[in-house]
Amino acid sequence: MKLFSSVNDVTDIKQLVADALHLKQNPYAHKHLGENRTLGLMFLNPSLRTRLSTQKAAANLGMNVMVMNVDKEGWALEFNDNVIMNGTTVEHIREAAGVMGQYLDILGIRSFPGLKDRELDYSEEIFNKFVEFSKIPVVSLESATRHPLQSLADLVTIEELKTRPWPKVVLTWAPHVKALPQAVPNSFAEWMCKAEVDFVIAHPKGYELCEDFTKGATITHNQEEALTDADFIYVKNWSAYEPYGQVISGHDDWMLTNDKLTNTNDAKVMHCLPVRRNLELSAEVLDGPNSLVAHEAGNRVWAAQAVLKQMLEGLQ
Ligand code: SN0
Repeated sequence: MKLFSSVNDVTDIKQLVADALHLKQNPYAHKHLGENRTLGLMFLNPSLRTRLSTQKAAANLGMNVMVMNVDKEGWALEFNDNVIMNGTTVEHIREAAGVMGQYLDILGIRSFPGLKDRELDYSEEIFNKFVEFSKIPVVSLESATRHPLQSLADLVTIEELKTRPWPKVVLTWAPHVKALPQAVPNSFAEWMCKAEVDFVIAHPKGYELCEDFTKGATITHNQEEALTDADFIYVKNWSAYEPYGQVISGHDDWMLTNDKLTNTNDAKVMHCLPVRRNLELSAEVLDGPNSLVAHEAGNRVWAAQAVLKQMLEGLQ
C-alpha cells in the first residue's frame, strides 16, 4: 500500500480488519519490520488519539517517529502556485513536502477543511499536494473529507464486539455549537457501506451528506425509528454540505440519552472523540455501561498498525 486516504485504497477490507485484530493479540509480532524506517506525523490541526495511537503503532513495528505540529512550529505554508510570496506565507508546499520526503519513509498528514469553499475542500488539494511533492507513501491522519484510520478502527470495533451477523449500525447526527467537518461521517459511511452491516444514517433535514459517501445506506430524518433494534449507535455532529459549512439552529433534542437506548438491541454507543458532554452526547450515556468510546479509541492503535505494516511491507 502506497497511499491510505480512503476505503478505496484498501484491496481487502476484511483482511485488513483481521490483521488489526491479530495485531491486538500480538502487538510485537513484527517488531523488526520498521527497523531503520522513519514515520513523520505532520499536523496542521490538533490531535490527541491520532497522534498517540499512530505513534504507538509505529513504535510496536520498531519505527522511528518524528511528530511536528506544522501549523504552530513550522513556517507558514503557501499552497498556491504562481504567487509572489511577499505576504505572510514563508515556505511553499513544493519545498516543504519535498524536504519531508527526504527525511521520511512514510508521511502522515492531518489537514482539516476550511468549510468555506466546498469545491476546494472536496478536491483534497492540500492532502494531494503532500502526496505529490513528498513522493513517498502517505497516510491520512484526517483530511478535508475523510478520516480513514478512524473508520478502520470503528469497523474493527464493530467486528470485534458484534453479537450477531449483519448488525444494525446507526450513524446519528448530534448537536454542536460549532461548524464541524463532514470528514468523520463521510468516512464512516463509506466504510460501513462496504461492510457486512445493516447501515442507517439519521439526521435532521438539511444535514444530508454528499451522496458519493452514502450510496447503499438507508437515510432517515426519524431518529427514533432509526435507533429501533440498533446494535451500534455512532454519534457525530457535522455541518451542512449544502449550504456548505452551515449550522442550522435547533435540533438540540437529537442528543443521545439513556431513554433513547430503550428500544435498541442494548446498543453499544460509539464516538470518535473529542466529544462535548451534554451537548453532543449525554454524560449518562458516556459514563454508562453501553459506551464504547474508550475501547474504540484503544483500537486506533491496531488500525494504524495494520496500515503501517502493509505500507512497510510495500517498501521492501
Ligand atoms: C474534528 C471533526 O472532524 O469533527 C476531529 C474529530 C476526530 N472534531 C473537532 O474539530 C471538534 C471541535 C470541537 O470544538 O468540539
